[in-house]
Amino acid sequence: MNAKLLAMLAPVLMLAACGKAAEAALPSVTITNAWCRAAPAVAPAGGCYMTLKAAADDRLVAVETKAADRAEIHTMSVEDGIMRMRELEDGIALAAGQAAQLKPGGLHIMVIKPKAPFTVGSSVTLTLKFAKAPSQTLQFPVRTMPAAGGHQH
Ligand SMILES: [Cu+2]
Repeated sequence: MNAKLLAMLAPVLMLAACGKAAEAALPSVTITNAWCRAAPAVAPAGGCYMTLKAAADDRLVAVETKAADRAEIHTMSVEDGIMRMRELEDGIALAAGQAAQLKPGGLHIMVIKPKAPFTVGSSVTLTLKFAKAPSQTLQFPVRTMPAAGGHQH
């Protein structure tokens, strides 16, 4: 290909690239590593975890489920040496391209009064609602606490 032809093609190629960007689909959120922590049948609530990655700035605003009374978005932190949980009324902000990790000891979904116990091998269906991205319903498999990275007692 000669230089003159390249020069003629360049604007065409640039246009093609712009067209592609403008066609970008609805904002989307990728969910990986979804799981709920196994709990005894009598547990009044269970914790569910996942990694969220939004393509564009977004927010997890609510979680709904038919598997329990309700689901709340919680954070956990140590205050005065005591682990405290609190509901995040505004949900969790998701910065574009940055993974938000929900995990034991930190951010989590609190499933309150589950209708069935969180037993290993079962799963919990949760619907995640976002400020911009379409909501997503997915199954969270119930597992025991992962041993990796844990500490010995
Ligand atoms: Cu909680």
